[in-house]
Amino acid sequence: MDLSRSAAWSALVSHKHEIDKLHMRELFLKDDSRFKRFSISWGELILDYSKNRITSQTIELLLGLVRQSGLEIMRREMFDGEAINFTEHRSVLHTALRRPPGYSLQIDGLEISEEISDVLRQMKGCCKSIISGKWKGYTGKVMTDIVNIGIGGSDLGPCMVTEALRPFAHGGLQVHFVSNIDGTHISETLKKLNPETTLFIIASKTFTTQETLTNAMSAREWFLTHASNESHIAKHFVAVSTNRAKVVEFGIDEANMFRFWDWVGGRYSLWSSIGLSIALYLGFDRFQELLNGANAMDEHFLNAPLEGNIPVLLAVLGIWYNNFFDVSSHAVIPYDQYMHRFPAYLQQLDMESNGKRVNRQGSTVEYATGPVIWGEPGTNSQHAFFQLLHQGPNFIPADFIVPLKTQNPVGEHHDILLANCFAQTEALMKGKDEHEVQSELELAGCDPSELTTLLPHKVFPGNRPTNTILINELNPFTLGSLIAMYEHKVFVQGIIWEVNSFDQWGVELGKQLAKTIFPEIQGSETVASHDGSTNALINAYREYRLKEKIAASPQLSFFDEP
Ligand code: G6Q
Repeated sequence: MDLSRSAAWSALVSHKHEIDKLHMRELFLKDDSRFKRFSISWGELILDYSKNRITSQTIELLLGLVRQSGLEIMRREMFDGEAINFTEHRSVLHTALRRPPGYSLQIDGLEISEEISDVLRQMKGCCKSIISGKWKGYTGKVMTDIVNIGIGGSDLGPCMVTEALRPFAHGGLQVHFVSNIDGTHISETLKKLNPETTLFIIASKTFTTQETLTNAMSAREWFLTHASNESHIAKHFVAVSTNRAKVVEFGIDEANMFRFWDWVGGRYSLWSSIGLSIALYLGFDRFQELLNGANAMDEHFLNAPLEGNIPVLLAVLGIWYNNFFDVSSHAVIPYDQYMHRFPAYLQQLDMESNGKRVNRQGSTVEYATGPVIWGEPGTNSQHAFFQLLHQGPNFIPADFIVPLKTQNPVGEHHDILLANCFAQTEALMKGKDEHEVQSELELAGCDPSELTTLLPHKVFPGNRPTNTILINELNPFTLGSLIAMYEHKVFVQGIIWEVNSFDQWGVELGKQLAKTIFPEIQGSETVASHDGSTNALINAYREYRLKEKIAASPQLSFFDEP
């Protein structure tokens, strides 16, 4: 039976009519214990979900969706290595990457806890050698810069984590990320670097991704124009991949390859050797703390009862708005400048995992499967898009993520930052009604006709939901927990929506078509094999290329083939 026809779903549809009549402002006024009832304190993290359009009954009904979904079974299957990614016939075991060693789990005949420990040892050795300066470049100098070349899951996680944890870096290495095929990305990065002291990490699970391999080849050419001798590549290029043959074919020494496994999905891979750039930048021990933080959240997710389970609650609150209020976006606002890449990271985690239109049985679903995730750090975002959050026609739920401790205690900055954060969630919840606006304008001496004009523009409806996630300090452990919290939120939602959260076929079609268009752009024929729009766009670019060629070599005429 389709989820949207289930009894639990229908109960929520009816309940929504009751909730429509309530304003959170009233709910807070009537109930002193609302924060206590709708918040969870876990380790160094507090989740305050009291500013949501919920009552205790809402949570009970939402948990009904979880109970009917078979979450407990699917969760166990994921942790135990069942091939729950059934469209790719793969287990989903990013949780094993952060589990303390000593357990036993066999996948494809391999004891994976041993496999994981081996790779962690190799990463640790590499960190030690590079950070201590034992690893020397081709002119005998120590490494000063690391460049991670990867894209999607092989970029977003490490890039976000190294930015977020910059205060925890040991300081001996700078880290850079090149992902975009746009030549600007690698060119601008290489401009800053010295080939004698730069180590490239080519991070690609498949080692076939066009962008990564093209960027890697350009990095290799740049390096060789300086180093001249191919034998020097071994000192400056390492690979992180599941594809040994392709790594060797590229010319990277097998000893410099860090493996991982096809049971680690790209967007869940920062915990694997894809995290090498993190470990090098922060030091291996810090990387281990990141893993420990994630493992602590795994334990919570596995063991906490549903009503006290942070990822479960975040998941059902998301579903409440997405499916029952037809809200199609969700904002993530970190009040921490170091977390500026966090929304971008979450976009992939959430939208690539659950942006699916068929359920596990292959039937088209009759409900939304996930919002658009977006956001920017506060307070910048307050001066950009918060207008729409406060007074746009529909509401957009938001997560506010706030470290209590600043890494940069400058004057009153942090107090002002947090005052702004708390003021925003209060304003979104309470709003300002006509009566309040009127009194305010009268007090300011506004004349009656001006007051009538201004009044509707100054009303804030309020009743706009937010979650606030307070953490004592943004450090490797708490960041690990935070990321794992969102991973599990997305997992729970995928289970309720009955989609496979672990494949990403939607990324394929564009890639295939680009492979067709690429030779057409470089070919000598006017392109006519696509639709009118695509033909015209390709030909406009072809003409531009031809004009550039003519300008560069005037003996060619416009009618010569390029
Ligand atoms: C993530 C996706 C995707 C992937 C990139 C890079 O879950 O699978 O973002 O990570 O396409 O793939 P490679 O690591 O194979 O280069």
